[in-house]
Amino acid sequence: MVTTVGFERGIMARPMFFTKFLHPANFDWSKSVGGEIPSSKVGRKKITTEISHYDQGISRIRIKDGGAWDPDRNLIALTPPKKGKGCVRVEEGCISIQNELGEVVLKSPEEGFFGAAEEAHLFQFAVPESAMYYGMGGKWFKRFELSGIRTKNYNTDVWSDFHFAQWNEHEVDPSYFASPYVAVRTDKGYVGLLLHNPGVTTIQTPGHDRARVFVNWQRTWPHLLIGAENGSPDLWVISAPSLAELTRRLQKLVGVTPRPPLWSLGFHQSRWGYGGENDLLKLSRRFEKESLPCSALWLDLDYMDGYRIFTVAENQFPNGVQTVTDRLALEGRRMVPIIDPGVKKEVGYAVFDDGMEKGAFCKNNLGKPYVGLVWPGETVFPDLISEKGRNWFAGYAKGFRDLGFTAAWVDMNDPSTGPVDPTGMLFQDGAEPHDRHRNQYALGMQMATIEGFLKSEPKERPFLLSRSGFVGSSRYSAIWHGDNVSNEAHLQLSIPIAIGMSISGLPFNGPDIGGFGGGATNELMARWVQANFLFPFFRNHSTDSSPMEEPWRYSGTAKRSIYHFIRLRYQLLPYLYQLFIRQENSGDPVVRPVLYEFEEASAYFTSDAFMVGHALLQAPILSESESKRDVVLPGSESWWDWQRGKWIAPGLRTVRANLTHTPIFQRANSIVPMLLEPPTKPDVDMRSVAFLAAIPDTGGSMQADYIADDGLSFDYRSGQESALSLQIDADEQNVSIKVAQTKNGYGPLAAEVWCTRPGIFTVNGQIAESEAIQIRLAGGKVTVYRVKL
Ligand code: NBV
Repeated sequence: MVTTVGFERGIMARPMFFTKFLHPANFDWSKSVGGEIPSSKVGRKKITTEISHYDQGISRIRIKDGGAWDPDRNLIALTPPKKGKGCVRVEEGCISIQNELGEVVLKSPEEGFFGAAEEAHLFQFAVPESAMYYGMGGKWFKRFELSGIRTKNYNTDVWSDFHFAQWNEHEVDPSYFASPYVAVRTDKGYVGLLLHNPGVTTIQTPGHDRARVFVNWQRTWPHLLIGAENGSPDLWVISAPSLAELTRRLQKLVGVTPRPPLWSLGFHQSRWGYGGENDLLKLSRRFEKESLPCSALWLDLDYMDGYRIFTVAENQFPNGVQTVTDRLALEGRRMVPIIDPGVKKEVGYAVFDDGMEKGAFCKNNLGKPYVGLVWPGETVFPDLISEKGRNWFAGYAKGFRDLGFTAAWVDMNDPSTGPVDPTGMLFQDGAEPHDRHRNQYALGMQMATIEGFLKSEPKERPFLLSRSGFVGSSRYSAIWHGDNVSNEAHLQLSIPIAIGMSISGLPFNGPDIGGFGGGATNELMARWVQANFLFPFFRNHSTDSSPMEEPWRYSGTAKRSIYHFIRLRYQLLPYLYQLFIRQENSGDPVVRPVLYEFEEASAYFTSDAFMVGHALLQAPILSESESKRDVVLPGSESWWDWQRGKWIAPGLRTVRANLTHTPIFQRANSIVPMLLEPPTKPDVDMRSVAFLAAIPDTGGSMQADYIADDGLSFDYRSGQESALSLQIDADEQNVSIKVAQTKNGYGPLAAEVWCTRPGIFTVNGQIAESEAIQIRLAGGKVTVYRVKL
């Protein structure tokens, strides 16, 4: 039986302010926990606390009150490791979170650890003054460290629900994605708190709320708060010694991103306005002519017949979808169409009629289909929260894949209902209130689409891009940052969003390159491409009313730079692909905060630089008119400058980069696999590879494992991949390279090593020739010493 709280059938959920927050003073607090499975009184509720413990410092706290909060509404279950020691302890009625040494990292304050007010609940933790806060998914707060924040998770179509003046330049919250997760850094280690609740959730961190500076008393609550306006209190707690270890544990818990198809890591060209065959074939020819690789061309709303989802306008595809798919495939490209959830309310439109007959749509409180106003006018919404609705949608997704569309872009799944109040949209045949599920509506859409795609083509790794999502979306979809704007503020915002998502369990993400709204100048587009060209997802997209923004629309040095960095991304696909493989195996994200790799004070607040994997640090120029900036090169070892091919000592440095250059640094003793040449076409063969080894002049040791497969099927899971392992040990003179192909399932691998310095080289004990060659990485040409293996 479904139990609802404070809500009876036939009564609309109470309207909520989505920019106002729960305040602890309005809550009753449980003063003591007492015992491993304790019970206590919170206000009028008799609650019990259930704590389960798992390996790897993970515990789960569930609060029950005999019915009201009981239903777990989550569409997916998390995947903890086996039962173990956990990290949560109850002592003297107090909850504490401990590190591996048994030291207390966080604990509940005297005022109580759990508070309730009707259906709302809050968990509360006392935090040291020096604590720092990270994560929270893709928040639009413009900074990596998030103290003094009040944030809500209520998936929001930012452009539709806030005024332009706000999202154009200022902080805006809530945004598209719900991630009720915060990582807390203290001197005793890290703690991650994840509230697994698809309802309306909030996180509030101690500090000064900068969004409300007009009143100077606006400090946030002195304790850390994580809670929800409704839904079940289900808090996962992870304790870990480092941000990296914390993130790995979180990623495994919520689900890793399966190895994506290689083409999805290439460059994507999109535009609201590309309609069908003509546009795409023309674009494809142009990319060919420009010798510019591009792996996917995207279709926005106009390919449909009058915005009716799962239809195709005949004039856009006079020769059928499959013909275009096949033509593009000849040039190594994919086509990715948009799918909105909204179904035009129109008798005679087969998808609508069928959904009505099958009862697949969300209802309103009158028991009729809920109606919103989106692109096609009056629109109904598939109930993607119910299994029935998802199965129905999956059937259409399968048909769509059968038609020849080999990937999909699921948009507007916040869900956006235009000017109509969404809270009237009910789920499960009208039995479940909107806000209890809103944040997992997009997740339901991702699940259904992937199911349909896999039914149609079980042998191919599917690719999906989604705007909204929730905990666990990582299992199904890449996520883009939503509708941004062509200005420096949004260019800068791309970094905290990307690294914030990365450490919140959403590794496959990226923004609209160049900005969705407005027009990017030469300089802005060049700087944007440089800043994001190694982001996990790399797509140029713009709105219909903005100037055209394909790479050839730019000129002079900006254009040269854009072309170079797109090609350089392709050259670095072997590295990016390894990072995705590692992500699937270990949970390490592709782009990472500097703090992920370097636990030092200089990295606590770094929002304008990031790591790509373990080896590369990027500190892009984020302004149209600048050509220099400051960056702290962390750690104790020198960094190899990809612009100039020189070593730079760690510490605060001012680095220069004119419009054709961008500051990138390679870590000492690291190896970056790349293609031998910058490709001009999208299809790349990962079996020939060069390993760029940053070998300090004084010597060092480094190791790499490299994997290649067909980049498309699941065959790698049954052994059809090749692997190579490389070990380099150097002193001041000698460089010993040991190489072995350790797996052969995808054929022989051809490799060379490009060393950053000369030496006397041996390969597997035999003296080897070396040759100085010049390559172009992040700027001018640099010299490396090539050793063939
Ligand atoms: O389908 C049109 C757009 C799309 O281009 C964009 O990327 C989405 O985020 N869509 C939103 C709907 C309208 C936006 C104003």
